[in-house]
Amino acid sequence: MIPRDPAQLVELARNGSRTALARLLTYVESGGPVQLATAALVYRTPAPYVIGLTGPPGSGKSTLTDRLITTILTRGSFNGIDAFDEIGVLCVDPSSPFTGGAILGDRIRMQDHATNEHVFIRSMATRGHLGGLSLAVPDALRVLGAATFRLALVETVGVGQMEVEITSAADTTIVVTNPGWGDSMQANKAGLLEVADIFVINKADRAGVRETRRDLEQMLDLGGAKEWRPTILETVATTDAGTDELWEAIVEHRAFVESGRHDLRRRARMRHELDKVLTAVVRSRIGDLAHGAAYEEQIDALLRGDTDPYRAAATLLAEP
Ligand SMILES: Nc1nc2c(ncn2[C@@H]2O[C@H](COP(=O)(O)OP(=O)(O)O)[C@@H](O)[C@H]2O)c(=O)[nH]1
Ligand SMILES: [Mg+2]
Repeated sequence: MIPRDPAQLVELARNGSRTALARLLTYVESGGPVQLATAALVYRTPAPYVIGLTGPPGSGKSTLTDRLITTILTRGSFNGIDAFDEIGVLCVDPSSPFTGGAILGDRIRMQDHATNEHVFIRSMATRGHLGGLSLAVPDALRVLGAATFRLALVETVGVGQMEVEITSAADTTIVVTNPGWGDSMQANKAGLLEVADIFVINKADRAGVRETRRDLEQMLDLGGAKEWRPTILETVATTDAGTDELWEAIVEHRAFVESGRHDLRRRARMRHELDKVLTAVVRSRIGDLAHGAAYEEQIDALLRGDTDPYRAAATLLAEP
């Protein structure tokens, strides 16, 4: 029997129980007291190194993730950086609250790994987490950390603000594009530029690679000088072409991250997460205040002309 107590579950997950790990991730998704208890338990454990992939549906993120998993597991130690023998994969689709078709496709594309004991694949959905997926994902990553995972891949479908936000929780963020990428990314080019550490032009077996690379280079030039200029790579995920180079680029970026120059980014990320949590908590408090007897009393008083909305709000906020 698997326990319900988060502390016991964390202990089991630390010792390798995937069932316990899965239950903790469900806790994280569902919000409420179990989520808070889980978050408090896993907060201090070292988080895994997180590689995020985002890009439009169909750009090849899952196929690339699948290739990367094989590369990482077979290459062993790399340039003196220790090998990863366990990989956690989170698949996130902010456009669908429940596991939809895209995720089913992901499962099929990654099925070789689904039965591999070194790989843990999980689709994330929000079932009530206060801050939605953008806060559930960082919590889930800490749970993976508590379960001793040192490397995680997060695949997020789409290129909107929400997806960018989720992906930017990663240490290395990969934006997956295709030749002729312009249209699908147009709306949020600036946002993607902001978060990308590596641009991958996947489906490089198709026409238009050179133009796409030129577009990207131009965009990067306009973006001005940065400490890290995003790497631009070409891959054909279906044939494995470019996967080794992608892993090398990740390792190179990781070295940059761990050189410490990255502290500011970590701080900005932490600040961002705390802001999101604060917003979520305050919004939830508003939800609590904006109904019930005391609230209706204030509405009555307002209708009678006995108070004004500001005083009414102050009165409600002052309630214990
Ligand atoms: N021609 C070509 N097709 C690819 C390539 N990479 C992926 N695909 C195909 O594109 C489709 C979508 O891939 P998928 O990995 O599910 O994309 P995702 O939605 O971004 O996860 C699948 O049919 C893949 O086989 C590539 O490099 N070249
Ligand atoms: Mg996918």
